[in-house]
Amino acid sequence: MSTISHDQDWVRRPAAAGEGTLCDAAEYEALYARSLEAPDEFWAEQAGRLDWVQKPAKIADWSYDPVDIKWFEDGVLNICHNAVDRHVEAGNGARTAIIFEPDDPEGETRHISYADLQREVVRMANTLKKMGVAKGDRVTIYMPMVPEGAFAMLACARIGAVHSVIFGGFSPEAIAGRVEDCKSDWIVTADEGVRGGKPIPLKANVDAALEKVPAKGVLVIRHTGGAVTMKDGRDHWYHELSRDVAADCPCEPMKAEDPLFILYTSGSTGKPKGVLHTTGGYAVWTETTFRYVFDYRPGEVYWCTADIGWVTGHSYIVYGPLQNGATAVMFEGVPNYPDHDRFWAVCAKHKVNIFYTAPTAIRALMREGEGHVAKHDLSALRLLGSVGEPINPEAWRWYHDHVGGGTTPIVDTWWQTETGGVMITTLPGAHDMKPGSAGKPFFGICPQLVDADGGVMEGAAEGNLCITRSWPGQARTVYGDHERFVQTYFSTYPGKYFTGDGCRRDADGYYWITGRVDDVINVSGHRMGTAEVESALVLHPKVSEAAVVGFPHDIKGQGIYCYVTLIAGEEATEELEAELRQQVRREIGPIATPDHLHFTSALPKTRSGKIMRRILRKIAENEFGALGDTSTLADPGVVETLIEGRRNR
Ligand code: 6R9
Repeated sequence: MSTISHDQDWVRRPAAAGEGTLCDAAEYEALYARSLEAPDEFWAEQAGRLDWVQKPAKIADWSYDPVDIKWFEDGVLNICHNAVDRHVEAGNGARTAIIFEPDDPEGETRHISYADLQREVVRMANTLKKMGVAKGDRVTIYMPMVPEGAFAMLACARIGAVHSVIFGGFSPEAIAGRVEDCKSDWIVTADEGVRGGKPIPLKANVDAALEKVPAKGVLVIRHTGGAVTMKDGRDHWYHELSRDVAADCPCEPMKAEDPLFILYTSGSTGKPKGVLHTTGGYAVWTETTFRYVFDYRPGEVYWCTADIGWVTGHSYIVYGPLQNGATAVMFEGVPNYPDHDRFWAVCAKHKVNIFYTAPTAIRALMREGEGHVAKHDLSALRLLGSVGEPINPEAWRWYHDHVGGGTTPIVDTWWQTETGGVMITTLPGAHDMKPGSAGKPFFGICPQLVDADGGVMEGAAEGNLCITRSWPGQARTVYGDHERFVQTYFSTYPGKYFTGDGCRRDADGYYWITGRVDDVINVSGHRMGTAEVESALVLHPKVSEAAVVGFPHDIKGQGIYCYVTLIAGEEATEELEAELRQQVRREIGPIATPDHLHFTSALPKTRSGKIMRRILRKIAENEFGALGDTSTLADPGVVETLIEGRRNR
């Protein structure tokens, strides 16, 4: 992160942003105050926009010590009903729910109305039941970015099954680990995906995963028509199994605290954690945040470019927009195929009003020049959003000036898989913006900055970001390992939720996220534990030890820098380098491919044997002058060798 202070770089909210808005500055202040002073009343009111089978009487009921989080506990509802059926019942069945834009610009665009969506979700739900899926079962969804992915999620929610979506870029190893961890007997996948014109062998990856772990049934959606092998008794084609299912399927009444989904995310240690979200709180949180943050107005077209395999896709492609009756674009492709103007071509084609993407995409497109943007009519754009990592002020300006025509407000939304939805952001009708700052806390959110010893920092300060009170969308546990949940998030600063992010609050009360303070790196907006990459590397028989750190990368935000020591007698060769890259891709997936492999005879360690990552980080960043105290190193000579190695790269 740059050390230049941008505190006073205001971008004033255009007057038009306040017109017809849900929430202006005074309303934000009043609502925020009420959300803290009378949380039960406030959240009962927000929850009142949803359909409940039984309205909740109990609202907030949580404790961070011991950790036990419940919201709307005696309420009963179904989130699929709220996302789909109630819009049809209200006479809005003809409204478009999803616009599907395929990878191939010449391919067929699909407009799926809420009535179509209901039909499709019912068909998928009944097919899942027919395969054997029951309420409470975990269903793994490994799908390309096609509407059937959303149908599968909603179908699970409809019948009370718990979905676990795995990003389509993950490897068979990663699938197997996740299937095993949540004991998922059922998998929904497609023959293949396509991104940027290239096929992705989804079914073949599932087959490879299922050589390691068992599954009772695999439902396969035909997408590209590519050849796949089907295992008798286990694998079913969706178009065949769904042929004679009933045309109706009631929504299962779910208790508010019944699990809705598991989503695996990287932490600083060990294997990925299955973050668990439950039904009622998540429904209310995604409905409310979508409504206020994007200030959605009926009839508008909204596009979030995330993948449904990440939490952003869950909350802001599927549950948030659909619960609001919005029209959401779902895009199968990538920003640079067939050319660098694809995002803008799609915005123009579908007259997108609200566009939500990640800084890594903005930086990559910025590099290609604004000519690609200028070619397209983006006059429908009313609001832009950013998510996934800190956006550098330069990219913010480019996004604002060239994509937003210099007037469109930007919401820079800070949140996490564990928070379920947006936590810190400006609201388009309420706040002026500062490029690079996420802004102000959303309703009900109490951020707190603490120093390394847990001391609370007031006013303008920089420290570790904690949240002191629970909010409805908060994750409830780590699937199957509540102790790990407690340890990871509530033990560093007892009584508080620790986000793992560093943060600065300026004199105006605006929050500036400075990035992860733990051993998690953020590569193109994807969270990755350095420990995961290290584990993949040391699996190789020639590798003795590995230490992985992030380093600043122009496009990806952070790149992956791996220090590797070899077993005595082994030599660092180009072949070995290629094998190690391949190994990481196989174990985790292409997104984890190392940018640098730095072979070294030793790693800097303390006398107690701890690798000094701080030093490795500095060397990877080419910051040799600022290594700090190296006196505790067992062998300070190692540092010189590493610097030499870095210089020669
Ligand atoms: C939604 C999502 C969470 C981590 C988070 C932080 C980083 C996300 C950000 C941001 C600065 C923003 N992050 N949004 N940093 N400004 N607007 O990305 O969830 O994949 O769990 O990642 O991403 O470091 O802790 P997830």
